[in-house]
Amino acid sequence: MIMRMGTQGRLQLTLALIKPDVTRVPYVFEAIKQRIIDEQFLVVRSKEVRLRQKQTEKFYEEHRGKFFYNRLVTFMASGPTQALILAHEDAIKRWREVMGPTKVYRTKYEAPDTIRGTYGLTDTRNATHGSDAEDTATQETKFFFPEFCRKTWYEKEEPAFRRGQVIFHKKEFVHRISASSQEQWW
Ligand code: IDP
Ligand code: MG
Repeated sequence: MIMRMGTQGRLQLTLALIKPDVTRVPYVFEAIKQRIIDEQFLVVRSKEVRLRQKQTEKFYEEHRGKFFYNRLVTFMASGPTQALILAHEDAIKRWREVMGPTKVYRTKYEAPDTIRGTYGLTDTRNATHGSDAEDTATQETKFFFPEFCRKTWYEKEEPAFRRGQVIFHKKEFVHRISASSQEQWW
């Protein structure tokens, strides 16, 4: 259990996925989770999902018809995916920077220290996903976490998360508001 420093601005949320190429290799999976924590992201929700092909087709609908679409949706249905809601002051842009560019073969040379540069296997099996804008972050969060209410989270949890009044639960890979900070509000 580790406390984290607070931040100044309002936290932004993004949807991150750790893809099936990673979840099947435990030491890579652990290294990427550690990187998320080292980069000061807060993990608001975390869940393992096993997507069926129909769901992956829907999630990647914008790419239907592209040459890599079939292999992408088959790959995403090939094993477990870890879905995460990450919080950070600039979560959407920051997570995409930490992941690195999409195309692994180029990224290995141009941004070797990024997650994709370090752990990506091919342009398809590129380790992680991150939403690319506010609207897609909202949509994609709903897709993976239909039970998550953004509005309630901002009202009830964001202030404590922003102040760093959270505890990291390593096994569940999630941050939760610490009991001692909740007591102050009674
Ligand atoms: P992004 O994941 O960086 O947002 P997108 O262009 O939205 O990239 O593509 C979605 C996913 O499709 C990528 O993460 C990757 O898995 C796969 N993909 C994209 N471009 C290629 C390609 O040129 N060859 C093979 N797979 C690709
Ligand atoms: Mg994309």
